Amino acid sequence: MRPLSIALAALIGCGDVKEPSDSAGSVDSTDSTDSADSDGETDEGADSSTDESTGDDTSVNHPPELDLPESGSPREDRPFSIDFEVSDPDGDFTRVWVTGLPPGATWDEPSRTIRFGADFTQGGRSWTVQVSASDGELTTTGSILLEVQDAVTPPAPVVVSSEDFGAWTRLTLEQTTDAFLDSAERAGRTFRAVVTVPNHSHSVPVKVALHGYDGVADESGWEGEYRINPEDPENTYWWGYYNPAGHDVPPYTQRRVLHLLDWVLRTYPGADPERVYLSGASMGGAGAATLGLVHARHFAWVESTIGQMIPANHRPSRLEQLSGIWGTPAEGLPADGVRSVWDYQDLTWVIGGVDEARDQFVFTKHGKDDPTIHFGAVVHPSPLTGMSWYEAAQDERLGHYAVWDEGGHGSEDPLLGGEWWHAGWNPIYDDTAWLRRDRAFPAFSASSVDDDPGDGTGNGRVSWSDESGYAADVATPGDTGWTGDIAGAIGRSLRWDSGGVVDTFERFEIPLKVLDGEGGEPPAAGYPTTGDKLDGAPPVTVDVTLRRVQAFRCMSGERILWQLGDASGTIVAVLDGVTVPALPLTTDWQTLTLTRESFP
Ligand SMILES: [Ca+2]
Ligand SMILES: [Ca+2]
Ligand SMILES: [Ca+2]
Repeated sequence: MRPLSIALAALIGCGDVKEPSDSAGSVDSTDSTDSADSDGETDEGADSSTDESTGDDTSVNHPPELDLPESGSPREDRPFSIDFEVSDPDGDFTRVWVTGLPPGATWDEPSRTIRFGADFTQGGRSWTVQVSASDGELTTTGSILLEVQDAVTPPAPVVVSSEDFGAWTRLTLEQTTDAFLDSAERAGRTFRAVVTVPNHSHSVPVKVALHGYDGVADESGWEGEYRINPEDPENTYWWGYYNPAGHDVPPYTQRRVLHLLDWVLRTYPGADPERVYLSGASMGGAGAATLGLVHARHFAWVESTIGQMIPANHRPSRLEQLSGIWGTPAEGLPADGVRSVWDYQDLTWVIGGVDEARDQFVFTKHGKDDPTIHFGAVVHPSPLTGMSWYEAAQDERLGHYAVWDEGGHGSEDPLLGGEWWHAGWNPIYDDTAWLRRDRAFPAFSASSVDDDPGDGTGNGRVSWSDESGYAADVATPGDTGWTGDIAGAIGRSLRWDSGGVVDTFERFEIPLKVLDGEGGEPPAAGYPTTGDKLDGAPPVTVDVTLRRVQAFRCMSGERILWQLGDASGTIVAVLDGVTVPALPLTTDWQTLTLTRESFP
């Protein structure tokens, strides 16, 4: 059939481009075609008329035909897939888009397959998946009902006490385990947890807080969010322990955390499943990052501080403790039947090896004079991947914002103080650059104002210690033994307007800028600025990768046009996303617009 200029027409801004109707089985002429008609001005595609009246009467176009199953029944903890046939009576190339998938499910357009590994908390829920097949002019839509069978049913947590603080209530719970939340011979134990609940029913975020080594559940509450505080009294590093029956190391502790989250989401309608975030420091930092990446489908954001990102790189005393729980790294007991428990928590591997992980946004903070989780946690290479956390996050174009300074294990940098890197940006609560599980966001990498964390070697001031690395005195500025900038950040000052996101099949828009706000000059030469003051001069060039895209999904190899202000270009989509390189961002909002170069 006739080639269309949908993408070009959209690029030059001729009216709204709407999604096709989502009513099941309907056929519509897409509004984008009308948009092209109404303008007629296209650049190099100008010869490809989209005006119906110029069509040859004998060449009537027919809509694509969808042969969809009405429903599917994935079972918890088992792989599931549905593929279906799409054809076009005219032989037109047909694109097929899918929206409304369950969290964690994927759509593989080339093979027209939906894949879904439902986890044990997703049973008993259903999703209506919308399917749209378009030949560029006519669109056929349909839907598939996915009803997940509830096959894994651990005992529900039980509230054992409740204290009312006026605006919120603190609940103490007991989690009794079964042979899924514990090994068979330990099943039936109870674990304590604390959940705080606002005394209102408005929809608010949910914070899952993981304590540090030998810690206990936090008991603070706030009416602005639900707070979930599980406990890991055996210091399994929020993972699990050796199971003699299977000769493996299942993630029992992770399961308990997810089970508690699921109970809160099912019990309290005000607990917003799209705004669940993880927070933790030290062991809790490692636990939050691991849970938030391996099970990214459940979390909108991860706040992970002073945590080891690569378990095999722990200091000797921690390796010894964890080897007693997981087996040694050399033994490599399996976590998931395939991979060693040590490798499965190696986050440099996870962000490449677990597909859903790359849709996460992770904040990290570490200290160069931290003697406990020394700075090697983020700059030393993984024995598995050869990459450090910072390198892997950049390389995989993960949504991440990393800061470091000369602080210790939670203690502040002596010159910069605490939280010097911003004036309070929290992407769950921010009015502009906010994160939700169901909204696209830009993952930034290769920013021109990124600082240098060093390469994990020493600068000669401190001799190496297997336990504390090159950490020096926290109270003394400038004496750290690690190479690189004493303090700095990766991905700082970069902002987007979540409310301005346009995410349709044909078009993607997101306003971007560099923040230069309230803050201070560097306290000494070689230090970063403080607060929201931009550390450098705009424009800031940065690579932008689209994450959590809902409708504007691209096929590997597909050519995409982008435009930002006067800059524009063409990029080729890769399997797991679209990256626009070296965008020049200024302190003014500019909208990044992406459209498809052609259809097909
Ligand atoms: Ca057709
Ligand atoms: Ca279940
Ligand atoms: Ca120091």
